[in-house]
Amino acid sequence: MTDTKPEIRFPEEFLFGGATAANQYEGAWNVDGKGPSIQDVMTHGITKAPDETVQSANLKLDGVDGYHHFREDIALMAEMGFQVYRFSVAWSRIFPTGMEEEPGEQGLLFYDQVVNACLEHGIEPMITISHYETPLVLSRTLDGFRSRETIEHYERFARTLMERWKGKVRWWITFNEINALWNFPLMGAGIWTRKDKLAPKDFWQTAHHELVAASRVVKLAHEIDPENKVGCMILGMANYARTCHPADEIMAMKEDERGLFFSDVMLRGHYPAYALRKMEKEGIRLETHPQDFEDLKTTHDFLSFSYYMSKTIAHDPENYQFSAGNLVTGTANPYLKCSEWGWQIDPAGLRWLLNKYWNRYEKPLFIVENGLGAMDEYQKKPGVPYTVDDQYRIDYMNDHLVQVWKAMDLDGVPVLGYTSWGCVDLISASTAEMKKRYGFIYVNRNQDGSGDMSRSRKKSFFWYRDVIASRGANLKDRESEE
Ligand code: BGP
Repeated sequence: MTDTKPEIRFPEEFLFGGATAANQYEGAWNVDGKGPSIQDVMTHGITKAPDETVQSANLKLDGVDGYHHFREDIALMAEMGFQVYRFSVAWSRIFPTGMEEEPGEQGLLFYDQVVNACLEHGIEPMITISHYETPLVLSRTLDGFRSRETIEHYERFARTLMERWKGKVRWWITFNEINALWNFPLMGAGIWTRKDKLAPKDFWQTAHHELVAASRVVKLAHEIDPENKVGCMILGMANYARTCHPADEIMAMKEDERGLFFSDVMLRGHYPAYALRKMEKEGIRLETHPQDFEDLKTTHDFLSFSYYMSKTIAHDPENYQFSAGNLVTGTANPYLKCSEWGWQIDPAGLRWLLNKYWNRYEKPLFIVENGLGAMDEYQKKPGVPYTVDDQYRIDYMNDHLVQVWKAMDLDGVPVLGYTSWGCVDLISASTAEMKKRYGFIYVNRNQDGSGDMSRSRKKSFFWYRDVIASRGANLKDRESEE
């Protein structure tokens, strides 16, 4: 009897791991010289207006106290066999206002320990330089990347990190989900001015500044250490036409352009024609320096992206139901089920997207966020090694990893690795909730603020450990088994 199912074996150089972000994980928002970041006033999530003052007690500000638990967390990651840990550096821990000439040593000392803890466990650190955490003072004073001056401040910040950890950190990401600017200018680019007061030119001008900043940092990274690999990072979204009506297809194509504009520039080294024409039609003249276009020619080494869901696009959306989503929404897809937060679960969409990105850019890909935000039930049972039976999370990740394998094995797409989102439970970005958990590692912290922050292993912890150890041999292609 022949078994036609492909045997899954991720190569050794494929990096398995997990990811967190400082503002959702660390807490300790005002200790050891850290200045406030925009996240410290976004304590109710992105859909609410920021509080004008920094709060004194709030779930968001405490994070999951990673600042004091990172050693234990990294040891647990090592127990799972992590090869890579993606985390971000809180900009205002190093430069409290974002605009100082010299970095603060205390902040750097903290991350020295994080980097060293990773290396001691044989885990490669991957640093997101800016993950939605612009220093608050810089945001209020300069309107974040709306001001050209912010390019220099960002460059100084990036240079500080790269010089400090030269030879220790090889993997860098310039901006988390840089394409979030269009919908969330404060979170995405630190623009303090309210979104409804911004003109279309402000968005394009800000994008230009971010793109110039990112390309300069790639150049810098290669000068500091030719071993450095720098990725751009976008919110990845499979945009399907809701029907085969040509108008739906055109709209889905336009939605792709909106999502891929940044990576088009960061991976091809120039502005795409559709963007130039759009600005021309809207009468937008960017303020640029001639050197900017030379700078933009330095492209990123790989494309990294988050992937949680797909969405559909209709030219007549009033005829359909909408689904919720990760920062963006679309019309609902009748073939897909949703998470508890209404995000449409679409593992095959990941294969589709990997192919699309590879065929568009021919640059290696890294999935740096993926996972299921769900409500977990903590139950300590005698003789059971885990505290949460999160089979639903295992199923979600199993199905996505099978599709990653198919993209690699059947389609020939080069994928560098996979870091699941929120490998340790943390505060959600969009809604600032604790009850929305992604982790393999459970954190004893409840939505009402109770809990001692202690860590424990979920069922998925043991499953992911086995995935890594067997290089995916324990994954099940449930689609072809159905
Ligand atoms: C991405 C962000 C992350 C993360 C994730 C899940 O957009 O880069 O910071 O939080 O989405 O979203 P949420 O936390 O809202 O569930």
